[in-house]
Amino acid sequence: MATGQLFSRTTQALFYNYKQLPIQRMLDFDFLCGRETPSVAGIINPGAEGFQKLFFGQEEIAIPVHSTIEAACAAHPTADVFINFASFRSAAASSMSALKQPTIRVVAIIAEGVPESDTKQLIAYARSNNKVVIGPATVGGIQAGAFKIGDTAGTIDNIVQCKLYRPGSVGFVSKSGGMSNEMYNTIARVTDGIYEGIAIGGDVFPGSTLSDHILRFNNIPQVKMMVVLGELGGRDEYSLVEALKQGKVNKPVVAWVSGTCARLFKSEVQFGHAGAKSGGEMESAQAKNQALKEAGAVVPTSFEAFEAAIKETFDKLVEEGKITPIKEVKPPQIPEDLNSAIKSGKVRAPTHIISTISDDRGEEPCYAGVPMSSIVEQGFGVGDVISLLWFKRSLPRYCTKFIEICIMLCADHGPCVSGAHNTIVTARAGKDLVSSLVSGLLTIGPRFGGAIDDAARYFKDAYDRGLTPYEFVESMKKKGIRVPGIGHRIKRGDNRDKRVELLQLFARTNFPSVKYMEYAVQVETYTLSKANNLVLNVDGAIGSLFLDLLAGSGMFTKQEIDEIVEIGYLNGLFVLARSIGLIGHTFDQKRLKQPLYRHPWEDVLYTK
Ligand code: Q5B
Repeated sequence: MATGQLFSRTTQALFYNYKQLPIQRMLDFDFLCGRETPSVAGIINPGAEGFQKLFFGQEEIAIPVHSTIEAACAAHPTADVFINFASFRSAAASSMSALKQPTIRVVAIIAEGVPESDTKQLIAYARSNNKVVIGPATVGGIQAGAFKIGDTAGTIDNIVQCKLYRPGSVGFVSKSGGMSNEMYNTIARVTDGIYEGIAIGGDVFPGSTLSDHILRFNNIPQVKMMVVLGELGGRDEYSLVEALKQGKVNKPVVAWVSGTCARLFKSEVQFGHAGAKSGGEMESAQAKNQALKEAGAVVPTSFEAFEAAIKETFDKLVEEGKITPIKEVKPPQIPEDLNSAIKSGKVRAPTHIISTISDDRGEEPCYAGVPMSSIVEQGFGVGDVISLLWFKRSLPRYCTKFIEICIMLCADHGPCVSGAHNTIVTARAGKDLVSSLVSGLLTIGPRFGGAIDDAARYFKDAYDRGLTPYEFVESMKKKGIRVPGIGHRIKRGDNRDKRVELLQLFARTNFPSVKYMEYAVQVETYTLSKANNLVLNVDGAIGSLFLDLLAGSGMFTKQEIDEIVEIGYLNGLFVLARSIGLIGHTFDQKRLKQPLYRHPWEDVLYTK
């Protein structure tokens, strides 16, 4: 790199703190400039490692993420710029760590509000180690057509308008980052554009000064003239005055110090930047403008005349043959992000998921159109929530109460049933809650707990076809199918299942009709005549009663009822309910610190 050059088309940076937008803007700028390598070599995200996917033109690239500055520098020894997006609290410490890395040459500190004592230490360390600090409180800087720091120069549209995708002949330095964007535009209008632009930041103690950069620009052959935008407050501009007076700058400098309006205020005024306050006379914009003028800079009479002064200086250099007009190139088009293109209505894209039961996009989530706050304010219970999310409607209270009773009654049936047994064995094998729960849930099926849907299907079909219980049971026997919802391992004709009795009592008291349940009871009467264990079980009771709920509530069409039975919603009640018990069994085993389960040999018939 030539003396004075901070960056080139191959400069690579390490980016501290993952910030997707500024990194993507840097990569978009790279693409615009036709760089071959991305300007961000790695990201440092304290505590995290891996890769971040970003776009380099149309291609997606994976940029390595490192958890420490040391690791990033070791992995990317040629990345010599450190772009620090840390907060003002941690910017100083991370910047100092970066400066201490032998591979890092330039550190840009974006944060505002870094303690001045910390900045002074950074400056001292950087100067004695021949390193450059840009900032704090800066947007950064740019070498046109080569390298850009973070958000410098704003959007891609602005960068294209300001022709920053290719180098011009003007070196620009300012205190303000916001104003530098403005000036890139002005300079692009009246000259062949920026070669390099730096915003040193608005703090009282900037890491590098206006004159540091002007002296640097003076050594860069491609820079033919310099533009400086200072501001009131501080004495930074006077070091430039000194450099001009001492003849250290031999290229034209057009300068303006903003803040001349400060005199209109009666008392001292603090402008946007920490360093921009009207102090003594020497720090006023007027005094600094005067001093710069006397030292040989081109200083206009007002900010409005700044553009004309820049133009005049540039035109003179062209006339003198010191600047040859640049051949314009058309930058490539940056592919637009899908999200922004959709937002602006330029493209449409098919969705991959369709959902009708809930929506979390608004101010508050809605279940089937009912906002959360209404659910709470109206005192809805879990039955109402199930009614909204499963059936997409608000069912009458007796229906949702029935659902809640099903959930409560089926929540558990002791440790000996299939599901609880599996859960207990799994928990005792040291597995976590979800694994223990799921191993129990996986036993739910046609024999255990998952006979509700089939019970509803077969009872409905038999009842709707007008089969007598005898015809129904015998036809099932002929087909070799056990009647779903009938039979139990421990319940008997003389030891009825209390749950079934409670459900029947509730339905008889609250449902307008219980025709399907009565049919199931008749089926039970017949099966009990065959064997004492062939009772109507809890699955059969829920299956038949849910048919009554669907038909009797008047809230479902015949087609909807058929669909619910066909799809098989009702096992969901058992799955949901029994999850409560299975979770309880998991906690119980863990609380009791039960050891690994091993089934006893005595309980196994070993045979050939
Ligand atoms: N036989 C439940 O059988 C069980 C018959 C039948 C005609 C029937 C059985 C069955 C249908 C599925 C069902 C839900 C496997 C049950 C639940 C949740 C639970 C569990 C808990 C909880 C029990 C003896 C004789 C044989 C069979 C005949 C049996 N069932 N005939 N239709 N449905 N039911 N499941 O006692 O002539 O000797 O060959 O599959 O509704 O899971 O608490 O434990 O909350 O956790 O093992 O309540 O009924 O009887 O197999 O020895 O059969 O009866 O054909 O006749 P068992 P088996 P035969 S509620």
